[in-house]
Amino acid sequence: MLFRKLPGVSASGMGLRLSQKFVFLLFLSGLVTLCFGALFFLPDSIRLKRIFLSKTDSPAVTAVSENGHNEHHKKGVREREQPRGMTPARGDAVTRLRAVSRRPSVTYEARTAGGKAQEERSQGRTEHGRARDAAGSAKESASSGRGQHGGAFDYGKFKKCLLKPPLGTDQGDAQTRERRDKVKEMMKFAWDNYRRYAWGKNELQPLTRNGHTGSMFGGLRGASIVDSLDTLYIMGLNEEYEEAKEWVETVLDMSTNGEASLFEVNIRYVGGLLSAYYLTGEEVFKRKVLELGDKLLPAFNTPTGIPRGVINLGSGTSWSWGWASAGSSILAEFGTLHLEFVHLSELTGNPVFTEKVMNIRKLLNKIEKPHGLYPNFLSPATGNWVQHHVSVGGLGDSFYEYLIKSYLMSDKQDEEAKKMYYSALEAIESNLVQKSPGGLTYLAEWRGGILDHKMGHLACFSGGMVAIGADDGQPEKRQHYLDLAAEITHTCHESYKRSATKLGPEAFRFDGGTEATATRLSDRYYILRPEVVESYMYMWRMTHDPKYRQWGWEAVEALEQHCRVESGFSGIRDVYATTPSHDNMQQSFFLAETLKYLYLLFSDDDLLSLDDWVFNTEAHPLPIIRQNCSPERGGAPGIEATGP
Ligand code: DMJ
Repeated sequence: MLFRKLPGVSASGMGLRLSQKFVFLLFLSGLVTLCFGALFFLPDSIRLKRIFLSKTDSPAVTAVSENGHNEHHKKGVREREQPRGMTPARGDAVTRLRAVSRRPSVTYEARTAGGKAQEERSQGRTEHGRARDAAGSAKESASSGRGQHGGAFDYGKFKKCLLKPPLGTDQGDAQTRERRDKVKEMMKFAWDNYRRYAWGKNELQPLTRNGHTGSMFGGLRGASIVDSLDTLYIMGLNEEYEEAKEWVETVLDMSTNGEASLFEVNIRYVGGLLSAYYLTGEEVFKRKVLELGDKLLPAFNTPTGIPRGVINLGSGTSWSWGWASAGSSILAEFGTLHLEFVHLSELTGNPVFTEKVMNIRKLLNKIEKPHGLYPNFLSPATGNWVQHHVSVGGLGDSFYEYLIKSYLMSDKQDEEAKKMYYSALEAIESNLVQKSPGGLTYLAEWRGGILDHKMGHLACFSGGMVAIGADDGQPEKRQHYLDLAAEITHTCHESYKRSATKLGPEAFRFDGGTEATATRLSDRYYILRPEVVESYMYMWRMTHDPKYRQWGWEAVEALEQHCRVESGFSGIRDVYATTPSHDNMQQSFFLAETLKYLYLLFSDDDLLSLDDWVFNTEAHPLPIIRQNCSPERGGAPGIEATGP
C-alpha cells in the first residue's frame, strides 16, 4: 500500500531494472554479513553478542528449579546430555584407525627411555615453546618456557624424584595375581569391543554394537580412548596402549564446536592426557594437553572468575547449564579443576592456570558458609550462593576430594587447602553424618537445614577420601577419621550386599524402615560406577584388612555375571532384579576408574604408590609436586630412584 502512494514506484519492483535489483540485493546481503561478522569481534560481555552468538547465563534463559534436574549431578549431567541411542558421528572416516604396527611388549623402562630420548632430541627449544607452537597462540597464555621450579619442565628429573617405581614390583600371592589377571582380562574385553564397534566415538553401546558421541564433550571424540590410556599402560596392555597413543597423535582434534562440560573435559581429557604424559614421557600427550588447557581458559571470563559450566572449545564462548539454578555454577564442577590446572602450570611454567583455580579458592574461602557447609550452587556473576543444598554426593562431591588431594599433591605444602578440607569435614560430620537404627553410618543431604536421609552411590567415594586424609588430621582425630572411613565404606558395601545382583543402586535411603536400599524405582540403576570399589582400594592400602580385597572380588563376580554382555560391559536398570535389563552403555569411567581401582586393589602398594601419586576424580594419577626435588633425593637410603 505504501509503495503505491509513491510517484513512479511500482509496488512490485519499486521501478528498478532487474540488474539494479540484483546489485541492490548483493549490496544488502554484503551489509548483513558484515554486521554479523562484526559481532564476533565484540567482547563477550556485550549483550548483543550473547543474544546472537551464544546461549547466555541470564536467569531468564537458564533459571530452572533445582527439582527440574536430576540431582545426581555429574552423572545427572551425563545422562541428560548423552543420547542413549546412537548419535551419528561426524568424521567417521577420519576417526577410523589407520593400520597400527603391532609392536612386541616393551618394558616400562624401555618405554620411558623412549620418551626421554625424544625429549633430548628436541634440545635447543624450550618444552613450552614446542607445546605452544602446536597449540597455536591462545590469547591468555603468556609463555615463559619455564617450569614453576625454574627452567623448562624436565621429565628426566621428575622421574628421578619418584620414591617408588610407578609400575610396581609385581609381587603378591597366587590368588591375588589370578584376581588381578581377571581384571586385566575384563579391561581387554571392554577395550577390544570398544575398538571393534565404537572406535573413535566416545563410548561403546555394547548391545547395539555401535558407539555414541554424546554432547557433553563439545565435539571432542574418543573419550574412552583418552580415559583408558593410563589403565592400559599400567596393566601392560602394550599393543592397545600404542593404538590409543596413535589415535591421540593422529586423530584427536581439539578445535571442535559444541557444548563441552568444562568439568568433564577437565577430569577425563586433561586428566587422562596429563597422566599419560607423566607415566610415559611421550611428548604428544603434553602437546595435546597444553593445547586443550588453553581452550578451557575463556570459561573463567566471568565477573567473579568462577567459571561457567559449559564452553564451546572452538569459539571460546561459555555459558551456564540451562538446568542450574538461576544461571549458577556447580560446586563439584568449578571445585574440581585444581589438581589438573596446577599441573598445567607446572608443565608450562605459565602461572595463569594456577591463578584461575586459586581465584576460585580465594572466593570460596572468603564467602560466608552456612554452618561451615558449602552449598552446591554459586552465581558466577555475583559470587553468592544461589540456594542452600549441600551434598557430599552429586553436585558437591569432588570439591571436597580436591581439597585434601591439593594438599597431598603439593607435597603437603598447601596449608590453605588442608585447613579448608578439615573445616569442611568437621561441618560435614556435625551436620550430615548420621547413624541408622541398624548401626550404619551414612551421609545425608542437607536442604537449608532439613536433612534428606539419602546417600548416593557417588557419595561412596568419601570412604577413600576420609581415609587418605586421616594421617594429616589432628593427632587425636586420626584414628577417628580412619574409623569413619571404614564405617562409610562398610555402609556402601551393605548397599551392594542387600541387592539381588550384589551391585549397588544409584541412591539408597535410610528412612521409612529401610536401610542402605533404594526405595524409588528411579534410584535402582547401576551404571558401572567406581566409587565403592574406589573406597575399597584406598581402605586396602590404608589398613591391609583382607575384607576389602574380598569385597572387591565380590564386585568383580557381580560385574561378570550381570554386566558383561556379548560385546562389552553394560550398566543395568535395576540392581534388585534377578535378571536385570541392560542400559546399553559402557561408560568411559568404567575403563578409567572401576577397572583401574580393582586392578590396584589386587596389586602391590608400590604400583602407583600413594607416596608419589594422587588420583584425580576420574582415577588419573598425577604426581606429587616435590618442593625439594633433586637427583640426590632419589638416592636417599631406602628410596631408590628408578627414572631412566
Ligand atoms: C566419574 O566421572 C568421576 O568419578 C566423577 O567425579 C564422578 N563420578 C564419575 C563416575 O561415577
